[in-house]
Amino acid sequence: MRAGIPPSPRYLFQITLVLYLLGASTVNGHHVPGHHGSEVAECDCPAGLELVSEPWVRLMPPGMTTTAAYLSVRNSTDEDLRIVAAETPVARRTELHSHFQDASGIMRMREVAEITVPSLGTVDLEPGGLHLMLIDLFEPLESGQLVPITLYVEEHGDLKLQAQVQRAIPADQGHHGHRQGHEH
Ligand SMILES: [Cu+2]
Repeated sequence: MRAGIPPSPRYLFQITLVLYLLGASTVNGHHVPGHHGSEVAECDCPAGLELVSEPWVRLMPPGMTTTAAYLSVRNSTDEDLRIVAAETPVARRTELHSHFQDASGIMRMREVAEITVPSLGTVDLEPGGLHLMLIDLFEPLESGQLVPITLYVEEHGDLKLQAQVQRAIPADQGHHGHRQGHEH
């Protein structure tokens, strides 16, 4: 925790640009209707939790040292589970973030203490919404690279997954491609 240090102008500039880029969801291929089955992405997941889409990390323009990771987690237990932290070896810090619209209608993002995966439900981390913020990348990411990410779940096991670096949402999983099972 280094709460006392004021952010540098360069950092603020980056945050603004990142926000702009992350707010644009740039869906480049809508999912094929009927295609969304019960596919589950590979994950070293604890019992009761699984990934229901391919996790990915947004490829940012050269020079950017902050980016975001997206994924969807399904909880088949009868209790809500809380993701309370995340970590990746490619960045100095990983934060749980959400987007919100401020009073003047501008999209902003902020850190949240936890992300709840509802019992018998799914939480989607996706552009414009909840996401993992990867801050201070040690090295530039490359398209196609697999980024290991660990999600820490309170009083439950950790999820260990690999997220692929790409420019936009994977073509085979449009915005609502993994929403089934959302209903109560
Ligand atoms: Cu963020």
